[in-house]
Amino acid sequence: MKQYEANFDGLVGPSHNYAGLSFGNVASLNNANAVSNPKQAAKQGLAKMKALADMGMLQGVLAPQERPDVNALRRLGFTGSDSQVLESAAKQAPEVFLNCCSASSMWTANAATVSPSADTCNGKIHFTPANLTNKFHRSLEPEVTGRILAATFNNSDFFEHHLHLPENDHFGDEGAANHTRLCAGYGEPGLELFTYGRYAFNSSKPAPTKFPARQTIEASQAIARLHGLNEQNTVFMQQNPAVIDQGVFHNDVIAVGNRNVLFYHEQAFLDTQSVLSEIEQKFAAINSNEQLHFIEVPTAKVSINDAVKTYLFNTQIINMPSGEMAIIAPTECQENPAVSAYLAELVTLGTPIKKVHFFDVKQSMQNGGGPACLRLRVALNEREVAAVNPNTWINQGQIDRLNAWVDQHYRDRLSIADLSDPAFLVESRTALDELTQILNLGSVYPFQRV
Ligand code: SUG
Repeated sequence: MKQYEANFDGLVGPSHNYAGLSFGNVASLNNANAVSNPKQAAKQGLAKMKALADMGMLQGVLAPQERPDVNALRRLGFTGSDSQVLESAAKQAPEVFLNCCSASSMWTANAATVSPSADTCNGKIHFTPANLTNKFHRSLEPEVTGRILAATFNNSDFFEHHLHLPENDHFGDEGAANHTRLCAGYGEPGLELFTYGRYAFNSSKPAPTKFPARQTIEASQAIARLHGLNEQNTVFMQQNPAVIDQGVFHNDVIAVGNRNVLFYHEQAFLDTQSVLSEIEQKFAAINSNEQLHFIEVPTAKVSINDAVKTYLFNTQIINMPSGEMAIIAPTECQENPAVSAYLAELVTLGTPIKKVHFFDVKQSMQNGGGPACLRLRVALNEREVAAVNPNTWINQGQIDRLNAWVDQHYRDRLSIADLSDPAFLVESRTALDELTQILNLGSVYPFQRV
């Protein structure tokens, strides 16, 4: 049976804006209050999806969420009609209001953790939406994310959906951004690497001091239990707290894995040597004939500052249908001399990575979201591919429909003040209602369920 790794990219929502909501995420803070262009952001995302589909990759799409989140505002005590809720929230509690307007669900690397059927106890693909407790605006996502995932992977013979972890920072979980998987082939049993930033129940352990560690080991362990993984196919590894304090708010800002390659910065992890030997040992026990490649990038070639600015590690490493590995990198990597020189050298090093493709995802980058943040990876076999909601696969027809949909409904300029305009809420809901028909999702949004 054929085996694939699909990328499910998040469609940028109509409310895409820069509100400076993510303490610890340098780009988000630096671009606070900038005027955004939701139409361009959505089109940049769609262009990346189309390019990967055109390369012969399996590409899917995940729907955005309803924002402004009127229900969240009502829960926080704002009353009256929807327009009155928006108006009074924007006036009385502008920070709270802005948090309820973020289009942050576009970064689907944070939508969930996914374990392929070759790794799990019951031979199904397991999904657990991330609770994203560390940031209020992101903590509003998991319930609807769960519904969107269930409507996308909508066949219980193949897909098992779990409830997100308890909504508390002790179980802070940021999904696939802190999870990667090494394997010989996508359908072969793999080694799942869970990277965490701190211990919730043991304050004597190392932790960052300036910026928050969003993922706890306790959350990672809970996900592994839920997905029916075992000691042989999991490694739990701690992020270096010093790099979190320099803006590496998720592990996918400093490391990425694909098949038999782990690409990481030399300062990415704590106890690097012992963790790498654990990976080597466990990988060999699962895939005895496959050579594992550790590609370690030294600080002398790429500083942490450059890694954070360019998102060199927030790249997608993909296996092209030809079997060659390629890196999908943001154009910021091309524009930075040290990083661009490193990438030029990388493809000559004799590792499986042979090509680099650059993409302009600047609208997302300005909020700290690179190419890898925009996608959720799902390894599937042929039968599982056939069980996915077919409307969520990207092909020429769906790309045309989605581009036309964006053209019709998205603004090309959105300032913070526009978000409280009642006409904007109606516009967004009209767009999302139509989208649920294009993607055949049913009623996943709160406004469709009243
Ligand atoms: O959670 N930015 C997102 C970026 C997420 C990137 N994802 C990965 N690394 N996988 C975050 O910090 C900024 C929103 C604002 O400031 O308006 C934001 O939510």
